Amino acid sequence: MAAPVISVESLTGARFSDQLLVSAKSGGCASSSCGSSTRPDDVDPAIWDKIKDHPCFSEEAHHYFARMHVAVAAACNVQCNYCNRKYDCANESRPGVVSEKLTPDQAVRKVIAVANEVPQLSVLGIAGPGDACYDWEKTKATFERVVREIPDVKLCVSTNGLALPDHVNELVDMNVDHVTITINMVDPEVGAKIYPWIFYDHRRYVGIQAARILHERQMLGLEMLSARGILTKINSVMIPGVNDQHLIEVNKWVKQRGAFLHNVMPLISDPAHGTHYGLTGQRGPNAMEMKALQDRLEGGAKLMRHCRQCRADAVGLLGEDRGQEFTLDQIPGELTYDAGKREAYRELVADERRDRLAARSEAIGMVKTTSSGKSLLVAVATKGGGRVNEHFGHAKEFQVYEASPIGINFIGHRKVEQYCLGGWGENATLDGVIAALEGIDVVLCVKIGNCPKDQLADAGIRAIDAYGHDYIETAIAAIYAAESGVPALAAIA
Ligand code: CLF
Ligand code: SF4
Repeated sequence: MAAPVISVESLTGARFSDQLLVSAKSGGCASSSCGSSTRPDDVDPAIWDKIKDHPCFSEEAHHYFARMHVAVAAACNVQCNYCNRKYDCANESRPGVVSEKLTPDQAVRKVIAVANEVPQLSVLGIAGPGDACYDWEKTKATFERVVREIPDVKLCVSTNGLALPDHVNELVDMNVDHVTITINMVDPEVGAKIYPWIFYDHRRYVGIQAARILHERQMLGLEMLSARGILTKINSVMIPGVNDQHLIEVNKWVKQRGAFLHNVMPLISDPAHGTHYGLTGQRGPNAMEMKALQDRLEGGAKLMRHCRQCRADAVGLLGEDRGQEFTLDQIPGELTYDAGKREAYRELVADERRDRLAARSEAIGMVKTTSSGKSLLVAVATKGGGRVNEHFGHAKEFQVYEASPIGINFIGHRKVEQYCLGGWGENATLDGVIAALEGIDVVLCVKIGNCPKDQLADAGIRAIDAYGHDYIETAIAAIYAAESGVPALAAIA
């Protein structure tokens, strides 16, 4: 049976927001179970409390909650071969110029504007465009002011780690309980191929000496954060032929030092970005190479697979970017924070999450009990909320799940160019979408036309639009069971 239809779009659309506000102002709950917990069974309650609204630290939360970055930290103390200073920090963003750098005062104004308009907002991150710990005074000034204005926004920092040990105590004092360190190596010989120089203790270091200092500071910073109970995620850029095999060693080291998550991201390399790697032809990994490495890392430090390599000024759910709606020229000079939309959204989402979790458990249970030993890769067109709720032609990315005898797991996403614009689809665009879906068995979407459906079939990919608005896992379980000869609809009714 299909689950009731509540999309993130409906949760955040104007009419629904009005409904939420009325409910919040009258003191009543929009849901029947305020604050209900959706904690998965395998997560410690204290940890769950920290990650349940963080879209990067919880895959489950990323279906419902949004982050925003403010680009206040412009200076950097490291040179990475995948970074060009004219572009966003590749630690946390895809290489595109930051629209505007902000002062701490401007940043606070922007955070209030976004918090008033984007009910999903739960996390404020500082991820560049340089390094948040090196450009520390601006990072600190921004956080101190935001905490005063919007105390329930979580604070998050991303850093290359070189200056991190100098600021751990202040991070604790400011209640920053999520930190990301980009660690691409634990062997300075490998590091020397990634970092031409660093600037540390008033002087510049190059080569293996630079990589050794960076490595020691990264390990020290991670150990200090773990000792203070701050959840730490490690981002690693996978660079084929440079550190791809070495990341297995990195995973072991960071696990031993208490890292909460390990996020392996593909190198983005393009001559147009003007980076060393881009200009020298260093390639990034393809989707199947990424998956193969991530599969090898299973069993080590827990993996994050839903990273979108977002910009240092990104705003919104991880798969979208609403940054252009909140440029400074669109934000009023004087603003007062209004918590109404965010509070009402949280109450409504608590119910929705609980329902989805129950449906997910049922679906995974069914997949585990089928006798099939096969694995199925399913690409889902979704706008969020954990549902199949996007048309094939409107998708700018597909979320990829693997169904197998061990369950249904989110394993990544494939970015694509939107195929259908103004009611028409271009063949060349469709070719690109099909290429991006390499290795996928099934595409799930709300609707798809006969032409793209046939071309997908020619490429060995089945497109199915019979599960529109169902929970993703419910739909995948039905397909998996049908392929295994189990009467699927009866099993999940
Ligand atoms: Fe930003 Fe990073 Fe905090 Fe998230 S991003 S500082 S942990 S709030 Fe998230 Fe973006 Fe991936 Fe970063 S999807 S690039 S992991
Ligand atoms: Fe660029 Fe970030 Fe590396 Fe600094 S740490 S060089 S800003 S990718």
